[in-house]
Amino acid sequence: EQSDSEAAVFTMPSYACQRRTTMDNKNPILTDALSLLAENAELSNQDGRGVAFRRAAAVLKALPEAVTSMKQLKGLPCLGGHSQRVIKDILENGASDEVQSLRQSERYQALKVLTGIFGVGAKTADRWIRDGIHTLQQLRESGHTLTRTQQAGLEHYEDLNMPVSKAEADDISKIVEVVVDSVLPGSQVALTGGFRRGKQTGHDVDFLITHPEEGKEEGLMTKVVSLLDSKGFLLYQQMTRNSYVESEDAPALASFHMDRFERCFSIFKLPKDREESLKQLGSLYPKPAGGVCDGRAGEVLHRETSQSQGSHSEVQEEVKEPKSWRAIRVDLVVSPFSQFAFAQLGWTGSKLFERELRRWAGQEKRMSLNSHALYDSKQGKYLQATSEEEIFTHLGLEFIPPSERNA
Ligand code: DGT
Ligand code: MG
Repeated sequence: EQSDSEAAVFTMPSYACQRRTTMDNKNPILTDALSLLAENAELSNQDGRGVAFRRAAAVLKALPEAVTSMKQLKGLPCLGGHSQRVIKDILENGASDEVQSLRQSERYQALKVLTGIFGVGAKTADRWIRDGIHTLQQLRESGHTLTRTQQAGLEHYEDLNMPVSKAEADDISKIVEVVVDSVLPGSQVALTGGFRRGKQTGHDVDFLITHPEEGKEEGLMTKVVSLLDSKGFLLYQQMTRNSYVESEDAPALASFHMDRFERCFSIFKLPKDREESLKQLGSLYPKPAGGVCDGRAGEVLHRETSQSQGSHSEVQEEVKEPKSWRAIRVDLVVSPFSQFAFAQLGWTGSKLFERELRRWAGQEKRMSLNSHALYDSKQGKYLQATSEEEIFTHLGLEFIPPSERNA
């Protein structure tokens, strides 16, 4: 047995963007507990506390091995008194009473259910709970007016709360690629968000779209979305300009610059049978002879269709057909080519990694970073970049690849 004095004492730099955090978390029990406290703080509009717990969890996610004693933690950053108490409880008793009772509390459970509705943020959920609404049934019966987003969220609640698999994300990638390429040949579509970091499941699928000729991307979103819609792939869509202000509920409909939509929140209607996706793409696929074909679209045809086999062998009367499609949240972002590296860095996540990058830029470098640009206050100018690597270099940071941004 390893005594406390033998256990390694950990150290690490204090910003998450200075560390490599893979999906291989050696301390899931501790980080789940701290993440739950973070989530509860965020749902209670205590963002400061939320970030503190997120940072503490991120430190433990980056450790090379499981924590066995408090003494190992004394050199670590970001572990406040509250986080340490929770860690100590778990190390000594196997669980934290505070976390257990929070998880079982009526308020937390109601917040989870209500914010599980697409378009419902912490403030709205809190208001409803104060009106005595704790369940979807109570919400439906309450007569509360729901936004269009919330109506769609409620309608597809079950599907949208079922994790999206990598295979589903890949299926959607193919559809988006074919549609985008047919609207504007030569465009580039990149999977971003959690799937780019190597996650095997996600709450949505995030895409970044650009075109190597600056300016060609203008008006692209509107065309892509209307083609997806006309081919029957969308259950819901809302296009917006991409403001950096993170509003809690659905973003307000952009009322001007109608040709400058950069972001689309959507709900995809993904056929469970891949052959069905092809049929729906219709004339877009396969490409007409002489058209631009990059070969990637060709993969769609050759994918296995195991799900479809055998499904028509028996006719069962009076048995309701199972739903042949599934609703999936998809975010589309269009970026001018000159901003693509910043958009990639900004949309890959994790959310804490992003937050820490911006904090590093501001506090350590007097720079200001967002998904469009990097501004250097000391030099009084914007710094250009054509790759994520260049942005890390501008920031004086070692490059961290997407698979190691899982803070
Ligand atoms: P998940 O839950 O499996 O989808 O995990 P992620 O990491 O894909 O999280 P998601 O989809 O909420 O967001 C992807 C990244 O995009 C996130 O890490 C930060 C960035 N992001 C999210 N919302 C905004 C926004 O409103 N503006 C900007 N600039 N970035 C955002
Ligand atoms: Mg995502």
